[in-house]
Amino acid sequence: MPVLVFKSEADNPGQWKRALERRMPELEVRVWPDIGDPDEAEYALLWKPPAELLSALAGARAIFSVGAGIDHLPMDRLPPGVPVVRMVDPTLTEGMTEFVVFNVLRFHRNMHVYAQQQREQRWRLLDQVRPAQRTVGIMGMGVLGCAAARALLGLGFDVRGWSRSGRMPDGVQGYGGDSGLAEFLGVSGIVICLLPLTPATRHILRRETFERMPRGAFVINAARGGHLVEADLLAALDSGHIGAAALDVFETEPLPAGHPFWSHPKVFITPHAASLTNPETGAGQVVEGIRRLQRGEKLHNVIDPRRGY
Ligand code: NDP
Ligand code: OXD
Repeated sequence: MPVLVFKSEADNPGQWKRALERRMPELEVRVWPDIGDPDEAEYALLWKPPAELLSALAGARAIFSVGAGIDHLPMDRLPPGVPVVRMVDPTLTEGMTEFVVFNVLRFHRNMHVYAQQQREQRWRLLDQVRPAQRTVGIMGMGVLGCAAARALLGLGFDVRGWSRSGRMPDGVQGYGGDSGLAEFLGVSGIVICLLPLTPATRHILRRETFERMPRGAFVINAARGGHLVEADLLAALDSGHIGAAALDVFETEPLPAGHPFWSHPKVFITPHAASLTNPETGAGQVVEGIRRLQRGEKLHNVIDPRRGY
């Protein structure tokens, strides 16, 4: 009977165990720390595992990540030769698309200003800009960035994308690599971060980045707190160069009590809730991966530890 070790403090282990075993009755799911002999683990499904668990997985056939991001796995501690599969799941993608569209519309339609006006009992009409006149720039055009781009294109926005390769879906004007970043930022009135967190992208949302955006631009960070230099964003908001920000992720989570973001009138906070991995559909992706391995087929969504995503 193949054994899968599950470890995530952010998820309900019972729900995942049931969902996995229902799809694959011959799979035995053991929940950390009650995993018995770690040498028996052929598979692991992890979110923020302790180092001792990772080093015990040297003989595993695959490590699956509960999330799309794999920055919770220390790259230098991964057991050599064991493939790491990140979560790519239509439900996760759907949730992120909703989050992005919601926040783009919030800023595009001035809902953040109307909410403030309501608190002041103030009746004042603001200009209505057409979506075609609003340039939305997405940093990171992978699974989530491309899905968000398609939804925004469908609403009529002028969508631009920035990635390492510069490869884009139809209808999206692309910018590639470091050389394309300044031009991309210069035209983007709303910037959405959907990058993986790697040494190359850490602190990419910083003073120089904000300065390159048009005055009054909006920032949406749905990727990782490590992408953002929080003090630089606060300074850019206070100077008025950045109009407002929607932040889902933070350098320290939960966001500490008393942090200036909590009460900042131009900051909209969600508690790392942009999109949650659904145990039902997520378990389906993991079981599909296990079955591929068992059939001797190539695994999908395997990360490259040297690239970090
Ligand atoms: P993908 O791996 O599919 O896409 C990553 C994209 O980022 C690619 O387009 C890649 O470029 C680009 N990229 C990577 N490094 C660089 C770089 N140095 N410079 C420019 N572009 C770069 O990831 P997903 O779309 O699935 O997920 C993105 C991130 O979203 C996750 O890593 C995770 O951190 C975050 N996330 C957050 C959630 C939340 O609830 N807040 C939920 C789910 C995910 P190229 O195409 O050229 O390879
Ligand atoms: C993810 C996340 O990476 O939820 O999937 O942050």
